[in-house]
Amino acid sequence: MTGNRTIDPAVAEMLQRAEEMGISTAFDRAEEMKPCPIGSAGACCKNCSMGPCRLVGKHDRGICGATRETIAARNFARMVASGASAHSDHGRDMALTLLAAAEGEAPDYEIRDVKKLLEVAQFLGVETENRETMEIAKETAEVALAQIGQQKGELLYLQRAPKKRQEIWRKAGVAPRGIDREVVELMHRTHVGTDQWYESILMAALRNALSDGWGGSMLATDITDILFGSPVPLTANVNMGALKEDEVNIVVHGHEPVLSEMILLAVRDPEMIEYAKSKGAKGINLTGICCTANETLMRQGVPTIGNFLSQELAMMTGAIELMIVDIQCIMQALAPLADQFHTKLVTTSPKAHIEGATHVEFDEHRALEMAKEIVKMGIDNFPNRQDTHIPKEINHLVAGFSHEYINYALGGFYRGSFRPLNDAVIQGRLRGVAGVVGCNNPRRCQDASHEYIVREMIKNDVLVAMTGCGAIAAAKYGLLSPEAARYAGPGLREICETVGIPPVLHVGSCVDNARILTTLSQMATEGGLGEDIADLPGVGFAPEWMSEKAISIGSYCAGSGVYTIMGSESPVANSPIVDHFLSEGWEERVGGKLEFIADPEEAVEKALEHIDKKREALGLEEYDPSRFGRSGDRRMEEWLALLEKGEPVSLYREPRLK
Ligand code: CUV
Ligand code: SF4
Repeated sequence: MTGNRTIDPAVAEMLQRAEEMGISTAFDRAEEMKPCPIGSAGACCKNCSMGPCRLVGKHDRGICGATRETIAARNFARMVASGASAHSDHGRDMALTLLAAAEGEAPDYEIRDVKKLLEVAQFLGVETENRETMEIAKETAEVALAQIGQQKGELLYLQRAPKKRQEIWRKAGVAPRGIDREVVELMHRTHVGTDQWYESILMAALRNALSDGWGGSMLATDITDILFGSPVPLTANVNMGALKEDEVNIVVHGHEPVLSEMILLAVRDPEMIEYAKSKGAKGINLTGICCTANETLMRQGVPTIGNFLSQELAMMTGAIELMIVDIQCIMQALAPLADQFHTKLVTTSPKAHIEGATHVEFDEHRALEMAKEIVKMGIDNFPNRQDTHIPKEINHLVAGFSHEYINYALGGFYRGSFRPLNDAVIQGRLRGVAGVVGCNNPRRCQDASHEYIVREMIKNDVLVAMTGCGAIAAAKYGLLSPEAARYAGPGLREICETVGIPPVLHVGSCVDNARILTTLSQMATEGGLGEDIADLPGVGFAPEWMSEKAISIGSYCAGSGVYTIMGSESPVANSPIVDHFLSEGWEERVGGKLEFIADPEEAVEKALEHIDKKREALGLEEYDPSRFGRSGDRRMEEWLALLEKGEPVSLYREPRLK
């Protein structure tokens, strides 16, 4: 039974194979284990051993007296703390790698984007005049680490936000002081007997989430760009058809690019390729899953074979010699699954071990050498390959839209700016902008909500930016290619054709949602669209979210002024008051709101309504697609038709008077 499990033909094909082989996947387990109704509504507290207390039925207080509101808010807050710490700890590791590289302790790493280093250094107050690159890099890494550990004051990156936004944060008391501090404080507040007012808990959660978006994640993105280069558009392949029948298939999976960049160097090494040939393979094929894939895709064009729910099924192709995992979103189910195939599962992070997997702890001091050792394990495994079943499914995409590139693409080298984007929104050529991000979740049909929402957005002339598993989803259905402009409304289509971009921009991994914050800030300060992110006709979606990181992302988007829609039932449904506070309560205080809407059609409706409301508040013309669509390729076709008929052709259109 694959009917309502996925819309990805490759996954459907592999689910069939799983069934034939009698192997259980997350899809099956999700059917066998229904979600616990008490936990899913935020009604269960196990924060102390007087409980666990379940606030259902006639119980409206825990043993300690905690209310439904307090318990729902605490559960939500702890999701934020976990999610924010995952992103920020990732940011810390990037800073530590930069530091090691600058101190000469990680000789295989270099500064690939010196321009970005200088920009970030200046932003962080590091002196750049007459200094060696590595000296600047060292101090930049130190300031980044100090931001993570900062105890007082405000994070420096808050200054990237529009002035008005910074004021809103200060007034609401949610300007984060340091990154670690906000996480620790939130864990403290939610300990038994501490913060017991839902409002205060949820505002602290917001501050913690903001320390992720405007702190940990933003640092992770910037430092990754410095070390491995800021992305520029490139073409690549997506889906399981990118696995090769006659080559050693190596898959990187997880979230950090530090090792995978080295693996990439290793698989390109002629000696390694020769070695692979000596084992009977034609070569070495590197591909990825989840956000490690997004990182290597954005910068190097490494093909992506799937998103979160594809991980087990990719392994069942029997064609993967080696799966190298780092951190986050790696299913433990991969270890027993690898035993049923010849695949070698290698864990590499000191923070992420999996029982039954081979652990080769990554050491950045000898990064490339280690990468080669790991790749060799894959090559040595090639002769063990047995039956394979690789779905043919493959699609093309363009990825690599850093905010720097979006700026350049629209304005050109000489007047790189967000002016053209803002003008397009002002004229109504673009109705608005949307971010569609986040995971897969086997409780929902894989990719279906992503695909539906993205198609609806672009059809309505809303330019879409995507990250994470959502971006991979959209790529699988061809929505990240310039040809997808044909699915766009007339105004958006014209822009895509003129600038040569897809209507859906892949801006990176989950930490790269920080790029969306930066882009929105620049739009808000460019002029003509108000003076704050909350003024923009924009929305955010996480239609198939499952991770705690997604809750942190949703919260910091709301905290930045964005109307953010998460595609599930509310995890705080046991307290309508708390549910309402995440929406209206936050909107009143910080201008953005978080809502849980399981039905994608309703989500789209509400999003467009919100966009139009913001347009109206800005005094912009009403969105009217009939005014556009006669330039670009369409105009050319009209001219050609007229020329064929021998009719006169005017290059100029009637001026539109309103
Ligand atoms: Ni975070 S988007 S499953 S891997 S968090 Fe992981 Fe990037 Fe969701 Fe996908
Ligand atoms: Fe129960 Fe209160 Fe302990 Fe939670 S903190 S388990 S509500 S007694």
